[in-house]
Amino acid sequence: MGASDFANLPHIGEAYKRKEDYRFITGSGQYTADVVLDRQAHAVFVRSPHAHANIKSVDATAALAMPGVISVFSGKDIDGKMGGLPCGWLINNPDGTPMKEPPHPILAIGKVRYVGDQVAMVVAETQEQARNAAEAVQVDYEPLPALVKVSDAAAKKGGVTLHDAAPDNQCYKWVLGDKAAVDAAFASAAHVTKLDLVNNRLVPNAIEPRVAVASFSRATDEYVLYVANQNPHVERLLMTAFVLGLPEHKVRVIAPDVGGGFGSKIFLYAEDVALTWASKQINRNIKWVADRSESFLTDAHGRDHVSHAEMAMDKDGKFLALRVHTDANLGAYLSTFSTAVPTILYATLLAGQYLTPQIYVEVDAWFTNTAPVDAYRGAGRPEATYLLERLVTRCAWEMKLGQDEIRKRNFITQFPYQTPVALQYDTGDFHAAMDKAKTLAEVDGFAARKAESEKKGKLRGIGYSSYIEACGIAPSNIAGALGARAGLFECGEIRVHPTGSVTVFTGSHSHGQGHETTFAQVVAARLGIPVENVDVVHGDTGRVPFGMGTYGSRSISVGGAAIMKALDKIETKAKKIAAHLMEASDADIEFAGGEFSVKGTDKKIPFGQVALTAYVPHNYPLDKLEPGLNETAFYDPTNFTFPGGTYICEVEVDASTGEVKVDKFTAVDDFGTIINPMIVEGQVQGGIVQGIGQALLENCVYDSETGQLLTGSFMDYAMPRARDFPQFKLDTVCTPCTHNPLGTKGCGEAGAIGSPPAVINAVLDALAPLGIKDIDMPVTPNRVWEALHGAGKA
Ligand code: MCN
Repeated sequence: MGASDFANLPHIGEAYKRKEDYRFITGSGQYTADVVLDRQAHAVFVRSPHAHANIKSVDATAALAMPGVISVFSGKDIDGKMGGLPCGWLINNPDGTPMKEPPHPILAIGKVRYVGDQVAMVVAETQEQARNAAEAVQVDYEPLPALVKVSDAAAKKGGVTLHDAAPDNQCYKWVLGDKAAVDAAFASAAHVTKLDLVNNRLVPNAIEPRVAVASFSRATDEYVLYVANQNPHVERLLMTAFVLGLPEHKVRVIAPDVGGGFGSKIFLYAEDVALTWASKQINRNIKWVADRSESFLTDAHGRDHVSHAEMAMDKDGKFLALRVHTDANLGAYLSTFSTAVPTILYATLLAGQYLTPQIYVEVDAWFTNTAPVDAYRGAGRPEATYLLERLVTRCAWEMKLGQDEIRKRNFITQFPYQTPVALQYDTGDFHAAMDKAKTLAEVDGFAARKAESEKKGKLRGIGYSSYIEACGIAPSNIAGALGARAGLFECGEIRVHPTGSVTVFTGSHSHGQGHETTFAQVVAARLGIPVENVDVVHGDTGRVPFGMGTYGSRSISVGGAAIMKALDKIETKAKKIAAHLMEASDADIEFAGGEFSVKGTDKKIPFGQVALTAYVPHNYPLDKLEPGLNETAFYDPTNFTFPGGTYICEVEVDASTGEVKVDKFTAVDDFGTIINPMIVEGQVQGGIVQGIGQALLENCVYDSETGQLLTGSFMDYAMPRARDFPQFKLDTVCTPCTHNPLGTKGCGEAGAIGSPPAVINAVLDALAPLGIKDIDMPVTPNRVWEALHGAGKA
């Protein structure tokens, strides 16, 4: 079935209420912390209070003597018995040498490298006993100077070395594009606009902290790990193949209901491995629940880039070339996908929506004494969009053009479009999104609204951002060629039951995205059955054949496409059964609206009758067809999907306090065919809130000398709340993806990608009359006030 036929099926584009919400809003969700096993013990981790220190000794004698304590494990207990945590993406330096990949031990061996690094695991009968005993573990540290800021690492300040394998703390240098061509374009440019910017470090803060329960059965020699994770099969693969050296089928990973991930639960974390391994050592089931402080310290953080960007233009503001240098902070160790974020997921998006003939990017990635940095909603693409959209707005101002005009002058209009930074966009209509956004945002009335604000003594500004992102991650061949150590296809199984109801098994994982509803819509649409007759199973390596999980807004476009492929197989087989039942040839059977019919006749039978026949071998052609109606398919995308859109933000700034109020926010996105507009709207709203949170409030700050996390709780790390936002105005345009069978493009990250530059451009537009040209995220009242003060206006 083609994507355009699919888009016209019933159930597609309908705003079904989420099937899963009943259990969530009635408190019946089953999260990992709800799992209570027989003989369950509790683990607590002893963590480093130092950013950088040698471990001279770990003495657990006192802890072991405390009530309820079962065991204490430290680095020496695991040394040589298992591998370290693997990095899933290998990046090469320009000379072809591989990146530095220092060991990432499950429990620290010899040294700690960030505050929160796990040193020992205490297991006791109760969590309280484990917590008390953890405090009694004596660790003798020899503190070392810490390297904290990525700019200090890049400047090679302080003579600190984190890992012997990377003496100057550099993990890799990565370049993309034609430097000579870019330099030549700059030499001939009429105007060059330059910008330095910082993309602030963020803490993911899912509502449910990380949690795991591990069990080992002596009877079957099998492990089961319940874990709050976005991709249980990948967790199992990495843990068995790279760390524990176990046969994969001996470990079952179950990620039940998961209370948000936003990228931070994609990764294999040390705690999951330690628990699994220890469950066999002590023959006990073990649970660990992170507290919020541990989450702040040890969940992989996001962003943390320092960049310099330059755009060369002709006299009309047409882009000739873009040159970018970025220093990326990877933290103390390589997290699972960390190396891909500032490279493949960042630099390849720097063409944005624009026809910039030449682009050259250099990325230097550094180790520092901070928590590992990895994918966080958008993963590289927010960083690219922020840099480019800030730069484009500055270009507009320097060229005396409107923010909309400079974008429109440079928009790509012909598709497919091969960018100079590797990606090929298949489709899009950037002008349509811009025009719709301008109408919805009522930009014509901006001048009047600005005048009204000025009457109240307030400043008002408007900011634009036109983003594009690559999602549906990822074509395995492209990912493999770019360093991925595994293919990024997806698997789907359709099991049609004798009554005609269906269970879908998908390798995608839903942790808030509503797959149980949208995937059911897809299957119901194809088979012509009610959505209620389709159940979706995910998150269990024991039930789902295989899967690569959820990240990079890939689930509907890759996981959904695998389901479509399995449905193709179901349809082919079901037609044969229908042909048998109606005594026709297979080639004459048509299937539509849940009915099989014989071409040119009025003979028809419903889907349910075919399903039943598949399981009732009475008069069934067993010599030609196997019983059952159950098919599995793997789908590997041929390209990324490229959602894009234009966001327009209007802010009011109180010059006396520095407070920024987002007064209007408009987003027009292109997600291709939309399965469920209500779910998509929710995804966009959530993303925008996260993006505005980064722009206005959120900032992960370490003390630059000691490496202590200064924003380690919600008292110091400001999360956005409903009252911080106006009602968003949302709309879409639609250019269906040309290469997946649904025509969908991912929507899960768009809001977080497009919104930060729209906000900051608006703030700078408001502050421009005061001569303020630059400000970094987050634009807290204090930061704005300081800018105003510096400008002598407060
Ligand atoms: N959808 C649709 N039509 C489209 C595109 C998507 O109806 N054209 C639907 C999908 O069927 C799915 C939802 O929208 O129900 C999101 O789909 P998709 O864009 O494929 O993204 P994923 O399901 O792969 O989700 C991943 C994405 C990412 S990468 C992050 S980070 C993120 C996000 O989703 N984390 C989230 N949204 C989140 N939402 C919640 N509540 N919690 C998180 O942790």
